[in-house]
Amino acid sequence: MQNTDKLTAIASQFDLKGRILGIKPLGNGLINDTYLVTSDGPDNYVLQRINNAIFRDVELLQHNIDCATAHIRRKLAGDPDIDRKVLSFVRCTATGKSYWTDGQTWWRVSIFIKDSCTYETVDPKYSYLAGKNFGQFEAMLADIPDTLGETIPDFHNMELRARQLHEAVEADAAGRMKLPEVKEILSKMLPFEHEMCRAERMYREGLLPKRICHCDTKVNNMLFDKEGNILCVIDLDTLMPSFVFSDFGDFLRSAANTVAEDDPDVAKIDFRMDIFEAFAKGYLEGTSSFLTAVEKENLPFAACLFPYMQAVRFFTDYINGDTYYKIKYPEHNLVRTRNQWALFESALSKVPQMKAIIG
Ligand code: GN1
Ligand code: MG
Repeated sequence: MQNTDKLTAIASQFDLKGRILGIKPLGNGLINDTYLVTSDGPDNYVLQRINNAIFRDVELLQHNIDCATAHIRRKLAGDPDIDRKVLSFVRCTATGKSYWTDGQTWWRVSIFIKDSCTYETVDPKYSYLAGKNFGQFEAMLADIPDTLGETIPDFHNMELRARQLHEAVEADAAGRMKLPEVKEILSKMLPFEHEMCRAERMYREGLLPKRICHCDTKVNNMLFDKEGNILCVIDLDTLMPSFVFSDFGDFLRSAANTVAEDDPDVAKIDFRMDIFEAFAKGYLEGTSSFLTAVEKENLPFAACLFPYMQAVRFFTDYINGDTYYKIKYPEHNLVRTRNQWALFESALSKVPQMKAIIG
């Protein structure tokens, strides 16, 4: 976190309209630092420090975002509410680029979408709309003429995530491998590793395409208007080529969980089938123009893969000594791991029901 004077100086690097009135933290992302900049001009702004330790190639990242938002803007041309349905990034006055850097830290500014809000939970009605919306988002980007790159190489590659877990266990940097519970969790995870790496094998066999996906479709990455309609998806840093499982699985990981991803009370965790059913219906409608039979029949797999992958990622970070995710207390990543593991087990037990719904 930075002080207001520094933040004001950074925000002033961008072509803002009006004077800055105030800057305060916004949202609860685990990676970037986000602030709301209020101004006396026509718009307020969102200032974000891009976590360059995680996103190493900010130039590529902003290229992806610039291309994708421009493409969506073309698709929505004529929509009277277009400025609330796609993000607008403000240019750096000196360079004309959509980010500014002092060589140490990287920043960008977007226009705050008026009368919008985010939620941490959704009901089946909104899950249906979210499915449709994320599906249509992928459909809109299906014919993007630009080449987009992977802003985090192999971001949702389960083989890589499994390898990183093995490396963490080997290195035991924080001395946490001696904890009995850590050993127990590891012994539960490993038997599923091969099955959970199925998508990478299908890709190598030419059975599965990569498409432009959002790759962070958490419930709180969608903006709603005050009437509860979905406006647009936000947090586009991880927009990149991936399997559609990313967007399908990651939404359900947050939406179908009966509790938040860091709730310690795992006894309360259940994978909600009403949310699955509603989201799948919307998603299948939104993606009907391109989704293949192989992608469709593996959607139940995706619903299991993402709690599994997230459990592996939180657990790896715990073993590494909490170097990746922001934590609020020392056991935070372990609590998150237990939570995602319980969600994975619940989802796995419901695969037959999921298959019946997908058809
Ligand atoms: C991170 O930044 P945020 O909180 O939207 C992470 C996601 C995880 C998520 C878990 C770049 O997203 O992949 O699913 O935390 N983003 C990155 O809450 O690693
Ligand atoms: Mg986010």
